[in-house]
Amino acid sequence: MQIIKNESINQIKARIRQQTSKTIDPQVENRVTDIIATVREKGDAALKAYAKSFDGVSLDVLKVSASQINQAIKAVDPAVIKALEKAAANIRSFHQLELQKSFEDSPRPGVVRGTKVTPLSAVGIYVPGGTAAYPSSVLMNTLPAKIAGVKNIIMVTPPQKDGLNQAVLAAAKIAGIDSIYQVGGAQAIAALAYGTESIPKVDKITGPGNVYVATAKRAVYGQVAIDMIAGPSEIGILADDTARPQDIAADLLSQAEHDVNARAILITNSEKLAQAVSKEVDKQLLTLPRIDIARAAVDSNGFIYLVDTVDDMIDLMNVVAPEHLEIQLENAYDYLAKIQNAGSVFLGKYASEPLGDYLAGPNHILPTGGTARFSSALGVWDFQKRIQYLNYSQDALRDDASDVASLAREEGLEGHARAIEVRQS
Ligand code: HSO
Ligand code: ZN
Repeated sequence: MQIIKNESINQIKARIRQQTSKTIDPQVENRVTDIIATVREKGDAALKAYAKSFDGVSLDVLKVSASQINQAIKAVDPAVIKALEKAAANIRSFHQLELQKSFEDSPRPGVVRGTKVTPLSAVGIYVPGGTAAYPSSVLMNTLPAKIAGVKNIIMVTPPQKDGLNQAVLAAAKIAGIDSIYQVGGAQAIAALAYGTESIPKVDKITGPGNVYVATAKRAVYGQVAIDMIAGPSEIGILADDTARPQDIAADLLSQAEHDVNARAILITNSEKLAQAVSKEVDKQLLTLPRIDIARAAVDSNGFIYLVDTVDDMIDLMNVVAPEHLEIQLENAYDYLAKIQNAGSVFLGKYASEPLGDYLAGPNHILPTGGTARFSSALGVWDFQKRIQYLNYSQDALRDDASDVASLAREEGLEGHARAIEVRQS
């Protein structure tokens, strides 16, 4: 891994900002616009045609049957089912704490103001195909929606020549998905946004996907809500010379193995640690099955920044705004207060990132690419919305009438003023 030293903090910040600036590919956009129009026009027939041409699978029905799902539960290793159930219980108990509550107040007699929290009615969850079909992500996407009270949760996933991932189907069952359809790519996003004969239209689409899925989500935003545009996985680690190089290297590689564009960053004040981690990454790579992916990620987006002080380390990491942040410093917990930008923080040397990916309970669907500056982990709040309400007595209206009327006339809106005044006569 490349070690960057003797650079000023401002130079490093400029470098980091440049690494995350976004670009859009107009060719992909055109293709996606075309796919969305075709799905809107031809519905299921278009989805089946795309399944044939893009995925190489002929489908009579798009919907996965209940017996297929039940069989999957039986086909999956019982140890995996047990672990999925444990993960589900932890994710549920954590996300339960996120439920927003309705509230109401009465600022003076005759006036009631409130906010009623309701779940979205229908949500679509996208699950990628191939080796990126993660049962853990099915739990992370679905359980917050369930806890919010969403009645209709639909999953879409691309058809696979050798059949759907059984563990994904099992996770869908454990999480309580209502129906699953074999459709992927931009066409799946179009189907969820506009509905087809067999796929119901939803209010919000969540879940990660490739560039076509991400571009389609952007394109249908406004017709439906979307969660976020998730980029490749990232890990940032803050460590000093009390940390073990083998732990740090392993954690960096745990995210690097996701994607050739994954980012793995260590910021330290210890030259000894920097050198040791760089060597250790090379060593551990050699026996990693996904060596090609992880090495490509580490070579292009793996950096060790060496700076003077812990304050500088934290300052820089707040600019990185990593999806996952590990703090492997003595008294890690004390630094939490200084973290301004990160998706999810792992405190201390035993809180290894994969605990959060799979089991502990916090969500693993997190802002990437520096977007942790303004957005947060997927949670129950993403599946709830709020309705405001107001109730006035006649006396209360009388008290406020002249003020409303003056503001309305100031804005040139006589009709507004009259609506208030008509009730005075
Ligand atoms: N680390 C990924 C989530 C994941 N890891 C799924 C393993 N499976 C999110 O950045
Ligand atoms: Zn992961």
